[in-house]
Amino acid sequence: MRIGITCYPTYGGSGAVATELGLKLAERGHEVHFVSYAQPFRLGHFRERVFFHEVEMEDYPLFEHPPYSLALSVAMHDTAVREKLDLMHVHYAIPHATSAWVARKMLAPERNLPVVTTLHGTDITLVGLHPSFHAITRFSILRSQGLTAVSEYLKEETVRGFQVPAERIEVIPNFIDTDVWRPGKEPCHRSTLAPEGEKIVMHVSNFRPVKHVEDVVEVFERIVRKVDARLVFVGDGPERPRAAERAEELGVRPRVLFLGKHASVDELIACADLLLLPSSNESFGLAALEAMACGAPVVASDVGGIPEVVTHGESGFLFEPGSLDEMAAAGIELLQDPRLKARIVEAARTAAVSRFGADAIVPRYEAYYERVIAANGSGARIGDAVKGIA
Ligand code: GMT
Repeated sequence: MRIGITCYPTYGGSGAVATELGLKLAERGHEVHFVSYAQPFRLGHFRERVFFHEVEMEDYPLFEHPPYSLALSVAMHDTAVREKLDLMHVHYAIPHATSAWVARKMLAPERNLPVVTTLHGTDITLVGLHPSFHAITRFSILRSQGLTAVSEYLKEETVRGFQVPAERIEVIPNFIDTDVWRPGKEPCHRSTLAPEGEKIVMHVSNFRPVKHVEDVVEVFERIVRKVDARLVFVGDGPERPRAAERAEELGVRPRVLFLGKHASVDELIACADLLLLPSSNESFGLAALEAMACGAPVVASDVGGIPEVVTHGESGFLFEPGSLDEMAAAGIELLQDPRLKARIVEAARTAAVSRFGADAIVPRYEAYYERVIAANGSGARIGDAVKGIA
């Protein structure tokens, strides 16, 4: 197949998954064309059958807010024509599903390009619910020929918040390359992150309010009362100053390291003795899966799609959001009890490989694409009772 992929190219789970999917599809013989305003951050080296098409935007003084979604539609349209795409797969509904719908309309009737939209999280649970986006989000996702969600939780939220028939949504969980995300990575940066004997507690995110980075600091402060440890923050975003301020207030700032954004998170997460993810919501929690694959035990919020990834007491520990004492207690136990850690880490790695490894998930996307293309050929959408709606 010749597949177009659009995602946010900057740091974020949806872009990471979209990029990894494209690379894996290319490895399996498909031709993959990324269409975005910048090269996706995990695209890295040259790979056979992988192409990147940058969305070109003309700046003009009249545009206080340049219309990216229109330029994206044109880039999708042009790429589809030039590269003879069989399918366009967009990640994160806003504005990608809308741009893809416009591109499809521009292509018709000569080309009947099916669009698959993968819903990732706040496109449904937050941004898409805002009155300024709700109607267009609903319109665009309903018009995608295929619709996937990264968890059962997100599927239910889409049905509830957007009145999308459940049968229209296929749940295909996120995945990772478990050969890349694995314990014992080399180079290992452990000695540069913390002195010998100090445990490494880590948090990886985009530091948005939903991540509750100040709770990471709160939990860490409780942990260091009992365990010699260092907190390593990976990533960046609006709440970073708040985390630093809270660390200062709690007197743990000298034990907190802010590394900023990094492309090779696998090299860092494999050094962690504990990963904290106390989010108030999370449709999946890719960072938790990455930690599970790398041998870092996870303590996270029991919220959204996280329990579909982490099984409490088996492959990690989950608590109500804001349960800082419980999170700290579990963290301390994991840092102090090597047998408990070994049991959790082994179960987590097994789950990561068997349920969320690329070999388990990528063929599901391929099969889904084939179904979408076949249904589209006869004017239908997956799970749609009504045929022929443009
Ligand atoms: O939805 C977002 O705010 C951003 C998005 C991203 O690009 O990282 O995160 C969502 O998608 C990830 C990949 O599918 C999931 O792992 C995250 O849980 C999800 N974020 C939220 O639901 C808050």
